[in-house]
Amino acid sequence: MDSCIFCKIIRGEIPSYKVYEDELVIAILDVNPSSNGHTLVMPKEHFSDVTTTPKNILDHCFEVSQVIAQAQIKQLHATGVNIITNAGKSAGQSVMHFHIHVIPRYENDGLDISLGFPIKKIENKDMLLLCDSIKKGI
Ligand code: DGP
Repeated sequence: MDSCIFCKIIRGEIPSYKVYEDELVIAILDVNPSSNGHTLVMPKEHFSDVTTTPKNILDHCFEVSQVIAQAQIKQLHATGVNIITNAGKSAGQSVMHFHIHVIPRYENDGLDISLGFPIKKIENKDMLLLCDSIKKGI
């Protein structure tokens, strides 16, 4: 993907703070960090988001995310970690190259404790419909 900013980083055309690299994956510090050590884990091959990434690559990205999270706890003394991935513009994805945010959390770090997701009240009958609908797609 010629125009993809993360592909450019992977090719070394744009500088980054590289935390980890292997044959399939790189991990870099986010240019707009939410906390100290906020890291992005991504496959070297271009896939648009979590829903289109092959399972073996997805598994490896999450394994690497776990290792990064453990390092953030050990080295940065994080007391928690949010591991999230946004898929699609409506979910807040701004770079359309699959990546996982590994966001170390600290006591009183000023971030919303649940990253700002509000709670929506849904009636039982609608919960049943939603549950059935998702089950049909599996
Ligand atoms: P998302 O909104 O989930 O697509 O997250 C994209 C993240 O990528 C966002 O937190 C900022 C980060 N980002 C965008 N451009 C660059 C860049 O050129 N370098 C680095 N290191 N991070 C970037």
